[in-house]
Amino acid sequence: MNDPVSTDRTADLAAARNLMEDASKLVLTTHVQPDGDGIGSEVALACHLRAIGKDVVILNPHPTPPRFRFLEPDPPIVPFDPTLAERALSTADALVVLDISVPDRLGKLESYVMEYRPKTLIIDHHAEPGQIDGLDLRNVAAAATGELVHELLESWSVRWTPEIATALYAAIAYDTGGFRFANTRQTTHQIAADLIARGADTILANENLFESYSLPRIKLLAHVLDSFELSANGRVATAVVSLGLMTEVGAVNEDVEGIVEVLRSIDGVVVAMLIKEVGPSATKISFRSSGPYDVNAFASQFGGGGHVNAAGAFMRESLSTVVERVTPALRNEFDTAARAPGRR
Ligand SMILES: [Mn+2]
Repeated sequence: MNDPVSTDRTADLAAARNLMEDASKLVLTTHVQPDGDGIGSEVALACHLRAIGKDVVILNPHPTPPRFRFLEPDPPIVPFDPTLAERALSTADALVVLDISVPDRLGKLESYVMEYRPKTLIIDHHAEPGQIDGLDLRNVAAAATGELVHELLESWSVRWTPEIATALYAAIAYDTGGFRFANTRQTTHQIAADLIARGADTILANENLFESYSLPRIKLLAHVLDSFELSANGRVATAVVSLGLMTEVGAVNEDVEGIVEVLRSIDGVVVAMLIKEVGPSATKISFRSSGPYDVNAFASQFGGGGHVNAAGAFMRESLSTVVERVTPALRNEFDTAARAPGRR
């Protein structure tokens, strides 16, 4: 909001508005395993586009997780289905891709997008430009895609509604962990204040995003808190979640989200790792760290990546193989690192 707006940016925003205004049928989408930022951003944009008479389908690679269902617009978000994807993308005048830039993050939608190649607008804050063809409204300084949709709507003399404001507030609150993560900047708070002035229901958003958990998730958390291991003099915390445990407590993938952050929050822990079995030879690892401890670099040794303090890796190996390979490596890496943090 208070960032200096370059003439290039003004031109890009105008081009983005023109692309959407010229279309009568639009498809909006976000990444696989859609999150609060992707969903909040597409819902806000869809509300405005529908208000100005556009035919809009929000078509996502996966269904909306229960935690984000309070954002469902009317008509609701459509989860992937081959017939619906074919129909939507073969007839769309324009596609808006939110919160991603890498084609394979479109999941099952990727092949339809590649086949029909509708005019595409990308609105994203990740640093991976140019991989999906189209007009690119990117800003890597933004804490959330929701900030960029706010900027776009501001430039469009939109008729703000509480529904639009709540969706964007939720998008930004989600990606900043409730305005706590290091990506939160002054502009982030200014945008949030503006959204509150425009009727954002902050209680609805915050309760759904941060104060509401499924019973299976709580049972999963109880198990992890009962079984995690501390090493490197209490600086490294690791835990394992098997498919058997997931089934036993009735948990689904999104129930695991955030549990690694609980381990990282233990006093003295600088690096936390959660290893999750996905299949017989498919295992997912999540890393969180604080300060200078770089889990991105560590994750890259195993084909993964992310940011300095939050990273992940996916390995085509069994749970036990991954535990045997990665756990000692993590201990060695960060036992040494924790003794000399300035040198990383
Ligand atoms: Mn995001």
